[in-house]
Amino acid sequence: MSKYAAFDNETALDYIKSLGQFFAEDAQLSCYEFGDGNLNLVFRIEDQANNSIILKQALPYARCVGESWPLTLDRARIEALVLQQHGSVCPAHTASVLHHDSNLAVTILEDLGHLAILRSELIAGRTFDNLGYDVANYLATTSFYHSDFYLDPQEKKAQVQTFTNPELCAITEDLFFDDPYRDCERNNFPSALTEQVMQLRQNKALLCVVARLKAKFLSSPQTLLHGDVHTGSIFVGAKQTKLIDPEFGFFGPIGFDIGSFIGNLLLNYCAQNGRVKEPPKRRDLHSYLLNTISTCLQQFEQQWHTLSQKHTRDHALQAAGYIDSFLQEVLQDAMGYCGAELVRRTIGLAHVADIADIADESQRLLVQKQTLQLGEQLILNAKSCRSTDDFYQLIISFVH
Ligand code: SR1
Ligand code: MG
Repeated sequence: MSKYAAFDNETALDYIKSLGQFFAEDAQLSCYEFGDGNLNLVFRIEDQANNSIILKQALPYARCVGESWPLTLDRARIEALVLQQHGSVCPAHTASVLHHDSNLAVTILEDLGHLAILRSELIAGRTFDNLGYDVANYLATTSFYHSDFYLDPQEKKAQVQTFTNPELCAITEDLFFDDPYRDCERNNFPSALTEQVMQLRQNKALLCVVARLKAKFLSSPQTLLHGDVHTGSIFVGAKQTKLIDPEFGFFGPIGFDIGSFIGNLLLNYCAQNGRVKEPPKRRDLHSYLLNTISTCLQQFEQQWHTLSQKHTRDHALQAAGYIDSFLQEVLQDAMGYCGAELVRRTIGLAHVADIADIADESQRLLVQKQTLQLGEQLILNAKSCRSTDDFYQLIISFVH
């Protein structure tokens, strides 16, 4: 049994060679580490003919904070398994796992280096026509096939156990639902935002909805979530969209992933106000982001309708009209989680480069005020929406 040790470039190469299955025996291999996420090591290993693979290894602590924040290595097992499960129902939009070793917390993945990380592309003002449609298909397909509509109840309960992910869930429980709404040293916001933050924390109606969203996150094992669908977890190209990094995966409320995704598009929308000076260019980016959100909401709902009509195996859940009320609640949850994502990325620990990298401090502050207010309004008004069009109108009413 292999014993855990964190790799460097040399030991990562030795490990790949010892597997003997990815490159020719006499290949000239090179290796470098380029992980820039919050948690893990990521190496690219390449031969002289440009064949390459990615080796991802979990560290026993959160990389962005250091050894003072220990973190389970089991997240590597969860991540590899979620990719495999999601890949089995939606291979077009899921990164492929080529090999996994739980003891070493190592996963070998296909190299998606021909694509780019969505967050950097959106920051640079580049757009992708299929994005909303592709992400909706990924989220609808993976959530339907891991829900009670499709899975046998015994199998579902076994999977809920397999994907129990308490440490990573605790991070979300703290950072997403608790910290922004209390005084906590992990929070991070400029002092000029203090008054707005204090008002948010005193808004009882808002705190009550946040409590409902957290309660649902804690105890609604509706489907196998990706668990961290921000724009840094998506590779894009002109013709391809691939999801990576589901180490926060667990069985939770279906609305969480789609809400996180739309929240990240809205963070970019607001950031463009502080980034792009030319009004026509800014308008184009804004209308692209809103169209992508609209497509995503509609396609997600339509795909769920199609899949549930054709493939629901549970008898009672086939009752006429049930799917409509079920999906309405999923979308209400999604809008609430979307608002909570905007709030926590503005005043909590983990920010987004879309906003954090705006050089002009006063422009950055204006954007932060907007994301905080938009997040608050989406949380407060999510429950009043009854259709995807209502959700779209709600977003538009607060961004214009
Ligand atoms: C300490 S981890 C901070 C954030 O990074 C991850 O990608 C998750 O979004 C988490 O909340
Ligand atoms: Mg990640």
